[in-house]
Amino acid sequence: MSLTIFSGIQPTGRKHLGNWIGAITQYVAGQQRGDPAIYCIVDLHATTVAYEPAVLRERVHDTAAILLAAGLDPERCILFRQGDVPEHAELCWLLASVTPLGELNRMHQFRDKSIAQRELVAAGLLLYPVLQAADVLAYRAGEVPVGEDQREHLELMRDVATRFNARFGDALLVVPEHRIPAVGARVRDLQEPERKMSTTGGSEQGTVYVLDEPGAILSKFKRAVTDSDDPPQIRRGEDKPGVTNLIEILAAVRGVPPERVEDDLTGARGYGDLKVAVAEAVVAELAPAQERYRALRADEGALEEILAAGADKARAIAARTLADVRDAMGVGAPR
Ligand code: AQP
Repeated sequence: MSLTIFSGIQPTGRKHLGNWIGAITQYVAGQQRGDPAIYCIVDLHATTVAYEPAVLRERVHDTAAILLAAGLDPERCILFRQGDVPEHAELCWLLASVTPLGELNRMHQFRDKSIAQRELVAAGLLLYPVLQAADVLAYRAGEVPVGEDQREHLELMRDVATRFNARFGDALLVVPEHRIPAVGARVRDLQEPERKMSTTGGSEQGTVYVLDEPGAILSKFKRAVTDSDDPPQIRRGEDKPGVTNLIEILAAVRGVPPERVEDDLTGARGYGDLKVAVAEAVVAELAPAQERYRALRADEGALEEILAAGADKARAIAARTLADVRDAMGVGAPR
């Protein structure tokens, strides 16, 4: 049976190492397996918090160029912009009829982000996970590659699909599975390793951006918060969030289990060796993508063409699901 993979990424802020390890590298791996693999730059989601329209357009191009530079190939996957496929917004509304308000209110992301809004807590922020459910369910995707922070939204999405099927027709929508990477699902802030690396909540020094210069990457890792164990112990543990983070980043980037990194560094002189090893591995991982990014980002016309062609393909799939959903719900003229 064919497996449809779907994931969305926000065109907000600058993409960081958490997005890279937790999501973008998973997307590239998925394009070999997905049939189809569908990746969406979710500009509608980005309007749920304060934003500037002209900057949003720029960020869509930045994000598209990063995804292509990372290895997404429009011949082997469908890459498109959410706002080009109106079926997402329509399905969001239709799914809202089977989404409990209480569950939306309980979502951690809603709670955290609504506190951060100074002027307006938009209703869109509350509906964010319903739109996310629409994104995935419109393509009847079986697998959703995401970082650990999206687990709660994925559970809600599964619940919405199950409720919809129970109410309107068995197996009409596919109940998707998440695919959270074994290592690197929660990359932490280098300065505050208790929290995840994040676009909105983190510190500049604690956040490694995909487009950071090698010197900046080295400096951020050298200043990473570790712990005061004496002698230093290069091992993972709940009591060692900073060191655990560095070990897991190195393991994810090298593509090896974290135990291997711990073994390899048993002879290290201290945390300095670990920090330099991670920084060098991250620079080596990102440098080729950074070079490709510069060439891709310079041609906005070509980026728009890729997004438009992707939207045509995406819309052909989503429209079929919407027709089934509208029919089952008794909405609009009968088929
Ligand atoms: N720290 C992280 N570790 C692993 N995966 C992560 N992701 C995000 N942070 C980490 C994963 O990246 C994908 C895209 O997330 P997004 O669309 O929410 O993009 P973003 O706004 O740039 O991500 P942030 O940093 O998570 O944003 P804020 O600060 O708004 O909360 C998702 O698959 C996510 O799991």
